Amino acid sequence: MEPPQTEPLDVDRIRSDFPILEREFDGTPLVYLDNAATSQTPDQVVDAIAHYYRHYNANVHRGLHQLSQEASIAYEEAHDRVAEFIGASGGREEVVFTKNTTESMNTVAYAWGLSELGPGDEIVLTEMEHHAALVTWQQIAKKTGAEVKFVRVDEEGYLDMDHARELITDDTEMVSVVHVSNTLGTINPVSELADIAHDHDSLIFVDGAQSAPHVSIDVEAIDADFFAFSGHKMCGPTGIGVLYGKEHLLEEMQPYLYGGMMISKVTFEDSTWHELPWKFEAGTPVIAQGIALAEAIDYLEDIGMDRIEAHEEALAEYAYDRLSEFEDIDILGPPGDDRAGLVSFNLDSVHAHDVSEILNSHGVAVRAGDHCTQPLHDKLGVPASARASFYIYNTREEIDTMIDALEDARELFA
Ligand code: 7TS
Repeated sequence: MEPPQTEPLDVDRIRSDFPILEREFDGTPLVYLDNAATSQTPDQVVDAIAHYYRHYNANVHRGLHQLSQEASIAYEEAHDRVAEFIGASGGREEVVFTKNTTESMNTVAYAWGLSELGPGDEIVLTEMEHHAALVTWQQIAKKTGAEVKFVRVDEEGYLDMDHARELITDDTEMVSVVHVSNTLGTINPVSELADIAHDHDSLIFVDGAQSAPHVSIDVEAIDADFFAFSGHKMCGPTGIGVLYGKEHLLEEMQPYLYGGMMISKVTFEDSTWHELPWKFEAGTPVIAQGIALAEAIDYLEDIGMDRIEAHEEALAEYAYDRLSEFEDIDILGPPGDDRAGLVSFNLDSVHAHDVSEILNSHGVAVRAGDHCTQPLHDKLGVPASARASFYIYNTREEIDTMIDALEDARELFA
């Protein structure tokens, strides 16, 4: 896929917003290439959190006092900002704040799945799902008697779309698919999958944890019924996730967390629910985190999502090409010019954990392990892989540093 033609990023200026990137370990500068796990947080977002706690920290929806009103408005408007960011025309009613992508997934699995699924129903996932989707739907299937099926991943790391068309039938009630694989870097054709799902009256849940931080998202163009992502992977704080749902679906769904804030009227006998999205936000919500997420979105959009996408895809292609110089390397997933901004790999002679340890001694932070895709690694016949994942502040020089460190690893284990 051709990345959009855009102006290059001013990486030096961007890096100045992230003091953590100046860290050195015994004189060795940090090279942070673990952005798929969590991204770093710019000063603007840290300042938004500090400003909230310093100036208008209060609980929301409850008090009528000035601080509570200020906090409530900022918190509610953060929902509008997120809706705008992902193209949800229904506004805040379609945006539920959760703790992370995992909780967004569980919210739908419990609130929709437990009551809608039963024996004879099928949930279609893909072999490249993150455990957040895989384990959640697997366990909901066990509770409800529904069956889980998996769309095959082919040898190049793409979804086998013929298999998807075979598996998605009138028995399918939910298709849950990762937009961008956190292990393979594959960009999945989610809008085509949405069409197939809808042709069979199935819903589709798109896991956007690795797409929303990096590319422009339009949930309505995708025609996703549900879409989820995490703040901490997109310059936001930890402890905030988003669940987008089409308004009529969220309207029909019962909440699965009960308590304060999510109710309208309560008697000793029964209760009714608050309007959307508050019906799904029980208890004191993620106030500071939600406000800071809106700030992170401002930060990313000021840079420009198209430019971010182009920058990262160019870095991924460069990393792919440089890694390909090693003869004894196995790179997981699609070719370098058709992937998102991450590359997972294995050197024949060195275990992924040793790779990451040696890289760490060169200041280079990558992730090693199964990246919460154990069944996919089993299928690929490897216990683990090392993964470099890029963001707005990364450079080609940092990739060169990683390559030099890998040379070292190979010599050590030769
Ligand atoms: N879905 C995908 C595709 C992910 O990559 C992750 C996190 C999640 C869901 C869960 O996100 P969370 O915020 O709820 O934890 N992925 C990774 C990773 O690749 N390394 O660390 C976390």
